[in-house]
Amino acid sequence: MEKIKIIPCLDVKDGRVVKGINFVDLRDARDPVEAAEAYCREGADELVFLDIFATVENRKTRLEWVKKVCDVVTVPFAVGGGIASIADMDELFSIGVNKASINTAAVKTPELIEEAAKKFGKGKLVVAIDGKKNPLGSDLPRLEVVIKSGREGTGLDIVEWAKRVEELGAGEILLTSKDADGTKEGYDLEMTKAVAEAVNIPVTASGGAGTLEHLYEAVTIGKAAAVLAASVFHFGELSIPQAKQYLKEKGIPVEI
Ligand code: 0VR
Repeated sequence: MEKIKIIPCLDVKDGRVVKGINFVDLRDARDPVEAAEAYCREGADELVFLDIFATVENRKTRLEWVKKVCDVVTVPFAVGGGIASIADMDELFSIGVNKASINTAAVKTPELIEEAAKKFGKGKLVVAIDGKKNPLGSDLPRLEVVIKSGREGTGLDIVEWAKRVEELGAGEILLTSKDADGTKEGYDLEMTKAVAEAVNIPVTASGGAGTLEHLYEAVTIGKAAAVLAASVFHFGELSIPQAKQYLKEKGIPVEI
């Protein structure tokens, strides 16, 4: 098993790291630059910066905050939110961002995945998939892709979309459960496992982390290659060193 990566996520709105539940009721958490510095110091393997209202407000990722974080970050840094073109990605890479994460734009224009993978290499391209679970017996897929900060259903089956995304050239998938987001009740293991077993590219579990055991489950049951968390790290309930020590003691390879 490759070393499992621990990834804090900075969900940023108006220059502040915020955190809600199920993508709403956002509350202020911390300053993005201070948080980025702290997470890198504590041993984060990567950092994700998500400008969470970029697409909905139809504006480009808030570059000034990305630049400030870029200046302090010492690990691979992925940015998402409002990225909708090759030019948007070029802009981010030119200021030092390592990976661009596309979500809504990938669903709207799948050819962007192929174009970006060809131009930049799949190692610089993350496709973020936000999903929700529909009731059994519904006409909608059990695991449905949602876009625009989780506000719009697509009718797409998550597993089918993940396979398509891999075919088109994505280097990895960031899979977030909207239902689990911010609940601290655990990742959506059914969703994570279904996607991770359907593709050969790394899948990052995201949404719901609340305990050290949740991180372990995401890897052992969900087959995730990385675990992303926001709430528990931002509000100090868990630390990255704690997470790594716990996983190491449970026999999961991590970078200490
Ligand atoms: P925790 O459950 O707190 O660890 O959150 C992990 C993950 O769900 C969040 O970092 C982030 O992906 C939530 N995403 C979005 C959003 C939050 C608010 C609005 C929109 C989105 O579109 O992904």
